[in-house]
Amino acid sequence: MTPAPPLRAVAAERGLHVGAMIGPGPLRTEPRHRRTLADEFAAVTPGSALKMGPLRPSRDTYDFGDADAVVDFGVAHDMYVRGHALVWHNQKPDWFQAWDYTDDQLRAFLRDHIHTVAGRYRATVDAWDVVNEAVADDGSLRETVWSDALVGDYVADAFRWADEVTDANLYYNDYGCEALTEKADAVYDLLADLLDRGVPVDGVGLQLHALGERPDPDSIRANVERFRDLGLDVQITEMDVAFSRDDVPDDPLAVQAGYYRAVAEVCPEAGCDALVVAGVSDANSWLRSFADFPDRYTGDPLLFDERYRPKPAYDAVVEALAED
Ligand code: 9MR
Repeated sequence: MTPAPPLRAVAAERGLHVGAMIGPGPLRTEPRHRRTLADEFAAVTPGSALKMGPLRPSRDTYDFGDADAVVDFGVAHDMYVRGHALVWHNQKPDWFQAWDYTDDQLRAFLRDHIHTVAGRYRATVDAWDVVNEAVADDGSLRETVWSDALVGDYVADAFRWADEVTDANLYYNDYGCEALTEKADAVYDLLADLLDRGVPVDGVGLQLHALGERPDPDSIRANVERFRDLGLDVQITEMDVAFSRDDVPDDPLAVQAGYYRAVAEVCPEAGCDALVVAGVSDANSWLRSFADFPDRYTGDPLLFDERYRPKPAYDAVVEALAED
């Protein structure tokens, strides 16, 4: 019997970049992680290595070691590389204190950061999450050190600065805006306004952390279509599917597979060109270590189990993509 083609091949047939967000740790230490990533996925996102904190151990130095490791692996395996994230309110360096800077200095600081990082990966990163999670859960612009200092228009500035040094596609990335929610309306308005003003935004990344709640696939379809109608590319960027520990269905793996299947059907049909999951194996899921999430959510949200065996969710995605 010929072995079934891997996910990567099936997705390529549909013109879909199927990817995983990963950390450098298991890439370095786990042969199974490297093998599964290279065989099954055609896109990779460094989960934290390209964030400002990990990149900048001190005021005057950058450490590109981990970021290079992930990006180089992607390039060596002919993968689409998603850079993540140039501007975020979390994971800033420990030494960084906004009060050390005037507003003008903060502007210059952020511009230099974007120029340095996006410029370094000019030839290797295909798409950048330029701004991550700038919209608060109530739809207002999130108040952060960047919104404070850059007087509200830092999102536009960040895209312009990135555009000065890279030809990569430039994305706005966020959670809670996958389906037709109020937050999605706010993200839509933000991006429509940026486009109106000629700001170089190419796409929107929908994270899709389905934790406890699973956004309705038909609503995702309608939402993706309206972003596409604005002229934006749309990608699913951090998908995982977990259950609240107090509300686990009788057959969680089957329910999880059913939801992955629905998203894998809707995503290419609605015009998404990437489906990226938030890790390769359940062993690497951020849900197992982030804050109180291990107590709140089941910790096996991905396509491969702890031993890198494909789960029902994997088969569901392959089947959904194989059907045309
Ligand atoms: O998956 C990422 C994980 O490896 C990091 O440790 C964590 C903290 O930086 O961030 C994870 O990814 C986050 C992403 O950058 C933005 N959306 C929420 C994700 C989970 O916190």
